[in-house]
Amino acid sequence: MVIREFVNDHNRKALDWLHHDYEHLGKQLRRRGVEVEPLTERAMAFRVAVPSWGVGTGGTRFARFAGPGEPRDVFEKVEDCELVNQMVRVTPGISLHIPWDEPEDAAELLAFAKARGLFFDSMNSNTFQDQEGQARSYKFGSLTHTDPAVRSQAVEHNLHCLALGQRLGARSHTVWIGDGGNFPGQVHFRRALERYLESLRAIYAGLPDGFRMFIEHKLYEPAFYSTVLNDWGTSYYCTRELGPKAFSLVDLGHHAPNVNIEMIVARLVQLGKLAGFHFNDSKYGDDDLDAGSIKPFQLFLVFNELVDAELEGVPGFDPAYMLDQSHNVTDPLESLMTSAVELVRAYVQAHLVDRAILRGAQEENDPILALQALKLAFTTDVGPILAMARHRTGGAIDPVAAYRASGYRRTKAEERPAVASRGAGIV
Ligand code: LRH
Ligand code: MN
Repeated sequence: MVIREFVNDHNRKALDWLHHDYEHLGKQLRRRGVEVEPLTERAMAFRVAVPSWGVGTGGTRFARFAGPGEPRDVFEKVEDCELVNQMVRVTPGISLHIPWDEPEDAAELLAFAKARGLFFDSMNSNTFQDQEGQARSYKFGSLTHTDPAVRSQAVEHNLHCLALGQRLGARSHTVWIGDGGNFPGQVHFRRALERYLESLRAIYAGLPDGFRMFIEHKLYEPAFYSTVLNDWGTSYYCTRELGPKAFSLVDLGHHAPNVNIEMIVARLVQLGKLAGFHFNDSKYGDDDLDAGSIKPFQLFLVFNELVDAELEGVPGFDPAYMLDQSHNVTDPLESLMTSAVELVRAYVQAHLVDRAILRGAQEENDPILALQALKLAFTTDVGPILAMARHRTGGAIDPVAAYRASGYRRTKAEERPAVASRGAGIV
């Protein structure tokens, strides 16, 4: 099955209205003194990595409803990532999770990805589950466990991920741990943080040349009373303690409801410690829903801070963009395509903000004018720019429609008879 033919076929029918809408938007923007072409080039250059664990159906502690044609190993996950990138053209990077994606032969996996125009982005370690035959359990923590033998087991796992990441051409390593307590008194807050830093220093010392280390804070879950790395402030303190190659990763779902995440982003940019993002959306907890599906204005405001820093040329500003979602009721590939499109939308809209007007309003303490400057950008339908960017880079004008027309899922269902998934990594 040559997806390219389906995409071309599909695009041919849509091209006329696309050109019409694109020219119309161009005229509208020109009235605002904005040229459409540079925005389309920015949309074409945007990049976000997809999570290997996001191409299979996710689940909750209550149930997992596997769909047809689930990927059964890392190679089939890479195939599905290729499909997503063929449709939206902004997702050539894949973020792997170890041991869920542990390859027998790293060189074979790297060649398999390269042959599909893909590369491996940030590696993710896993010391929040016990693996078959594991010597010591992570039930009471990993990098912060009171038993030094458990801590060094967890450090060894992270050093293994670093070595594997280097062989796979990755450039960063993400550490998220669930360590914490469920009851008051269970964990000594200060000693646990000291143990965390001691373990991170051992991992940091093993960073291959050119690697960056990302630490990911989270308010709660799986610990439900205290989490060792619970917020951005503690994360920032740790990255400062570790050194210049350590940065704080912001997972949008890891904050209490209504926390001003765009302000946390501005802080970490200003402090030179923003690693990047795990983009997703949520209504209540760490729901890992599709990016931009619940709070699209918040996503826009996050990109407004990022574009402000990008245009200002903030030194060292090089955030890594990744999706981190769990697709429980949708076709995961449709969710990943749609989420990638929503990120490009927020990014292009953020480039539509008239920063001279915004700055003037801020300096003159004119809140209405400032908000209007943001809302004008957020309420601009940049759909034609996004579709034109996909079309010009060989992608689908309407990714989900082209995907459904391709019958990819049906074909995979025939090719991949449902078996108990091996290392699919259900979050
Ligand atoms: C923790 C998290 C982390 C991953 C896991 C899959 O909630 O966001 O980034 O390791 O999800
Ligand atoms: Mn995450």
